Amino acid sequence: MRPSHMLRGLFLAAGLLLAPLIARAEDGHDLWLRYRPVEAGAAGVYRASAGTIAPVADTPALTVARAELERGLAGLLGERRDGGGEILLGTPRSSPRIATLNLPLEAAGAEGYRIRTLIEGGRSVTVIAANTDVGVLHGVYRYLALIQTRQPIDRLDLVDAPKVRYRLLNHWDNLDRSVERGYAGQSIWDWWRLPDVRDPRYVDYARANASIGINGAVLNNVNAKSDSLTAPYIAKAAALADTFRPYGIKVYLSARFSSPIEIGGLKTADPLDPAVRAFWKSKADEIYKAIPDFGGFLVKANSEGQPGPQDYGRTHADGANMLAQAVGPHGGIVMWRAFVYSHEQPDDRAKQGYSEFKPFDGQFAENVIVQVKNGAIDFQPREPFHPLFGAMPKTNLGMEFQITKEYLGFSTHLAYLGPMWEEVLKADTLAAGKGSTVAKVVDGKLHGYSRTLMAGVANIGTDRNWSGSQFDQANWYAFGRLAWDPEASSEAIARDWAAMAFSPDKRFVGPAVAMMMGSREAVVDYMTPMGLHHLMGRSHHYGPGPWVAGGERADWTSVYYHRADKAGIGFDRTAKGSNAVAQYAPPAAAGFSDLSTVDEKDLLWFHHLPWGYRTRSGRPLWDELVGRYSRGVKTVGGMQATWADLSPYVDAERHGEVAAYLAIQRREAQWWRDASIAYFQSINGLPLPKGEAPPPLSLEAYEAMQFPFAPGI
Ligand code: BDP
Repeated sequence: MRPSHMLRGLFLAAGLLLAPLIARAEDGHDLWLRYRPVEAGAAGVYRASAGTIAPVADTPALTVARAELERGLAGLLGERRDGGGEILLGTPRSSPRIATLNLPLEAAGAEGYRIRTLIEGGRSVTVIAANTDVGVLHGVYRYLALIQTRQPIDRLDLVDAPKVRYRLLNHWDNLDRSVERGYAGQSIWDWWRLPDVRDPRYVDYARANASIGINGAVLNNVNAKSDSLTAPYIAKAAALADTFRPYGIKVYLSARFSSPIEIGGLKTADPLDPAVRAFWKSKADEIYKAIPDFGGFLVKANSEGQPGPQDYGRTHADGANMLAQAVGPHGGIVMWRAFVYSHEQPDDRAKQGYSEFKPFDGQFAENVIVQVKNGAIDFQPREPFHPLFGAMPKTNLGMEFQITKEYLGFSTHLAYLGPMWEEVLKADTLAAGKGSTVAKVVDGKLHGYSRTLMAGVANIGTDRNWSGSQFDQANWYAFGRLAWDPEASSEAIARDWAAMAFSPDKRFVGPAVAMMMGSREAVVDYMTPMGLHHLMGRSHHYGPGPWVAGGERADWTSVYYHRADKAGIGFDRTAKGSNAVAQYAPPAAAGFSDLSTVDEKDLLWFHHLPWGYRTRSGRPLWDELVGRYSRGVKTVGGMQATWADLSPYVDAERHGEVAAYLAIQRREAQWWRDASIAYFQSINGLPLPKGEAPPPLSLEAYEAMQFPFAPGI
């Protein structure tokens, strides 16, 4: 061997050995679509079936599908893949070859796909077929994901279709590019330069969403400005719609209910006023002229100071149906939010959404979907499922999750939300017997809804990594996957994501997924254990604030929710208290009311109990609470250790970033524990259980902390 060859050989061998150690620098911008080369050992097998791509019809969606497949395969397997296999994509309509195959495609529906390996003349042909072009695109992403996660692809026969029709991101993005509750930089929508300048990022946004099946985006904040509905902004939204269209993604807008006054020159926004109805009808016509496939409106009305039909003595149904009539002829929908709580009612806030909507079951138009947050209060680290699920058999109900972590440590804490959403979706409402899960309400099976929806409040911004942290990308990803299939396993989803976003190496995926799966419970432990809720700092919602009291409204304080005094703690929502339990189906209500059956994770959500109450561990409630606060902090310490061990599998840049964030989380978890314990101890005067360290600062010191520049307000 010539010396130069020997040297090269040596370098190659060293490179192979060190491969995991010298992973190239990355910043997370590529999300789970990194398409990094498959290890040399495995690549050959993949190349044998993923060979050439047969020509496809040149429709917009098939063109991007083909381009994505080429890009993915080139990255994963290289430009030259001459193993002999062929990939054929298309619909029976666009491809005569696919038409003659007569593949059963009913189960693929309008957005799903079938992937099947055929042997033609001794040659492997992988067919990615669908009824629609966008179904093919979804199939392409699935096929690439199989390689990215190192599944076999040589004998495929799988069919998949979404179980929920509207799978939407809700952007709480303002027109000045600030993002309400956004922790990932500014809004990616550059409204000022639109429609002339179309940031290439819009395409990557669409690719990422299409890869997980998200098919719509509400572009602007639910706390909406009517400017969004003026001609210049409609043109800007139309530019985004044009960009997203090939990816099967529609645009929607949040509509401010008082727009007829603000931009229509009317004196009223009364939904029964003919001039108001005419305004909305012509506004809808104007929008559909610019955006023929416009999705529809999302509305926050009579909630937290937003205008709404009740301002005119009308009902939510009156308001929603008026808008539904305006967009209906164009095929649009109205998503009417159930996140309302009255300014007058002194009643338990947890009861108010149900109280305001339940009486109108059956009165909403067919193209209205009432959009309900997962729990009855407000996106807390843990809430029991919202009592409206299962209680509205004659009204399309959709789920609203919050992907951005307003209440779970912003973007610096690592909290994988998959298990939280799975917990809610798997919860049994018992509304129509056992197995009446929230997932079955949301996918429409339980009540036969005509339209189904899952919406997620986006965590996307201008940060290079899109979501503010590497691991928050997993929440965007998991949301899409659960919207596609609300019965999917959050652990399986985490495995796919970890493999694609970091490394498919089992030695990475196992520990990383274990860390992710425990992360949300850790947050619950160090922030709001055992059913406690709404204990965060006032208005910015950063950090602990169990002492928050007084001010504008009682139900914006912490003391309203924890009700701690010398004798005990917790919100009594049983028949002896606010009786919020009565809003659940009787067997569910009975389960929550009875101390012997209620899950301890929800204990203080439903019950007010003495500090000495004996918990299932045998410890008194106070000791158990303190123990859980500490356990949360300890879990974060464990996450730090796990992450340190995973450095061989992760590029230095992302590894360092995650480690730095975990250090913040560890410090803030400790702060939550210490401040909470200092406060509750000041109320109950009890000693700490043995072995528990006292908070290092005085309660006054915790209370005095100010955060005027916390993000997201
Ligand atoms: C709360 C947020 C607030 C939102 C509101 C909503 O703090 O910024 O406007 O939800 O969902 O959790 O409308």
